[in-house]
Amino acid sequence: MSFNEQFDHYGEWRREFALQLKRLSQWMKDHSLLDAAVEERLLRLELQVRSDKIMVAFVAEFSRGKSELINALFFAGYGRRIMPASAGRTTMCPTELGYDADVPPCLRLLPLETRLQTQALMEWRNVPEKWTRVDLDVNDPAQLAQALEKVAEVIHVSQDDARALGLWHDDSPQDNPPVRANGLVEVPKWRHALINIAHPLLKQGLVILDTPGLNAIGAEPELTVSLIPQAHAVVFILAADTGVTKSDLSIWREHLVTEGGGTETRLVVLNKIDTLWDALSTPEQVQAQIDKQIATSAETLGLPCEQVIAVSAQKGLVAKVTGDQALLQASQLPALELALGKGLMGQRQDILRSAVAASIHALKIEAGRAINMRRRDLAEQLLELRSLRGKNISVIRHMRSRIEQEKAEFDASGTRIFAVRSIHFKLLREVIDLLSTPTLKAELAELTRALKQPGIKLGVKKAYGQTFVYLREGLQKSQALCGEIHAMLASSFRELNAEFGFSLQAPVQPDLARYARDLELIEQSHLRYLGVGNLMKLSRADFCERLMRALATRLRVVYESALGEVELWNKSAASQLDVQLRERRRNFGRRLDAIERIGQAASGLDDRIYEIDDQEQVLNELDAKLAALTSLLTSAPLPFAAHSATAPAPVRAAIPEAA
Ligand SMILES: Nc1nc2c(ncn2[C@@H]2O[C@H](COP(=O)(O)OP(=O)(O)OP(=O)(O)O)[C@@H](O)[C@H]2O)c(=O)[nH]1
Ligand SMILES: [Mg+2]
Repeated sequence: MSFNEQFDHYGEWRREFALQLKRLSQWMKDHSLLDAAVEERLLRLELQVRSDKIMVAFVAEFSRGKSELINALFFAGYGRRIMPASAGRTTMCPTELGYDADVPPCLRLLPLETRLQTQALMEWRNVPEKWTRVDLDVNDPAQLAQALEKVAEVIHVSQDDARALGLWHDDSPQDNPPVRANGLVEVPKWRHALINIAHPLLKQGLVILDTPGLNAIGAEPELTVSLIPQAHAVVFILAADTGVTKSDLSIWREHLVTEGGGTETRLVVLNKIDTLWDALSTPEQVQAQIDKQIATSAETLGLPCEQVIAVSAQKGLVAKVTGDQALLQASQLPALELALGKGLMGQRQDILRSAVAASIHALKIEAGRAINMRRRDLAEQLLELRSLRGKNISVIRHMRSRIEQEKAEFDASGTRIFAVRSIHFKLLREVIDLLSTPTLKAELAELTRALKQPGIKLGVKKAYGQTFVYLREGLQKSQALCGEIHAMLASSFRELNAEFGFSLQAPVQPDLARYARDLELIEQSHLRYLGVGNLMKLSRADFCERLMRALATRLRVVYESALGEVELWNKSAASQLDVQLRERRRNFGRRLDAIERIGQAASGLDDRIYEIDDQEQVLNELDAKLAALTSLLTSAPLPFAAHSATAPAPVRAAIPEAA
């Protein structure tokens, strides 16, 4: 199965899944089993399943064939080369390809000058007028390709300007861009490019990130700090003839190995195997050479051989465009597609699956509770009515006043509930404060100050470490407070249950450990900027400012989602109270109603008893249907069986004669 087909398959699975979630939520709504918190949870889940984005980043030294591989994997359908790929440096700015239905097909380019300002790339995304827009015609591949040439554009500026832009460093001349005879420096024209096209894969949530070679990766902290670490898969490309060169290795070490060593999401491609095809060697000899390069590269990078795949992007593209099956097999591109697809989709599916499982579990408990409560109310009514059999009017009247009294007592529970609510909100306020943006800003103040100090900043690493210690403490405190809220709710709910016949249960508090792990990842991904090797860079105010911005932006995302989870959890406790209060009130109403009718015509009693029996039957059916609908969601077959990230056996196709 090609990558495209696998992705289609995955998209279908997600759509079907989202549909089932919608059905479940509609059904629950129809039967009044949906409280506000459950509804929100289902909605979020459906949105997550529907809009799940998968980002694949292509990272390598220049001219290894990143753009060509993107063409071969995703865009051969256009019948030509779409992303510019040529000898020497070609792609000059990071280029993101994706699909956003709200924006017409276009290429948006952020001018390089924005580097003179301090906003992080993420913030520029929200300033559409700063981007230069070129409309794209997806039905005209030639126009498309021509427009995309823009990502290769360069401009020439003075050394001083290049320095101000953060692209010229006197201390590391080897990384500086080329200088022309007139002394001007060649720099990219654009800082970032966003391509929005309705390509079938992009429409289903695939996002592709093409990057320029080494120096450019380091020059944009956002790439290292946020885009690459957050990519779901990174394809790292080497040339088959050279294997891992010194500069390949430095990119790998600096940008692609995390301190925890996690490399499962990395796929290494040994590209340009066609350069090894040669008329004087047998196909077996050529394959032996390739295998040897795979083994050596895998060893150098510290990866299992299965994660290194040899291909020829160029021949793969040609083969797809011309429909040459033999050449396609020889390019070994299909093996890469299979490995990429399986690893990626399997991983996403696992993540979605566990999110769904957790939510469905919570939802079943909530709905089950509502059903049980109704069941208990029915039993209560039944008992009451049976006791009235054969009784006269005065007994019935007496019963009526008893229910009324009970109702009055119940209404008094309002003040108790109010008290519980106000304690709950007071504690909740504290957690919200801890996770709020102002708190985060305050925690970052010390580090910002350390980075703002002029000159060499030896103390920065320490301030950095300290900041993360505080951030972690803040999270721990939030977790402890959540524990306190849970304990408070649990004991108040117990009392309310005993006194007023509720069946409240405090929902399990969120586990913030996930966010602590996010903090750790963020800490690591910025660490490389603070090493001794970076002291010169750190002495520049613009670099520090950019670094701080990128850091703050990423942390904000973590804090916002932690806060969202805490809020949803509290909402679910609060709406439980609402629902049960409402149900209980309704129950009193129904009981009074029944007595009223029976009082007027004593014959109604048996009918009423039958009615309740029927209702009980309906409840049993509801219960069964709920179980069926939810188990459909948690046990549907998975098209991408878990943990199937291993690559298939390499394709040993005949290698055609060298041209
Ligand atoms: N022979 C051969 N050439 C290839 C192959 N893949 C790419 N190339 C060529 O290598 C050159 C560089 O390819 P690009 O795709 O531009 O490389 P890149 O990694 O995107 O380079 P930058 O954009 O400069 O960072 C182009 O001339 C490609 O045609 C391959 O499999 N075989
Ligand atoms: Mg390129």
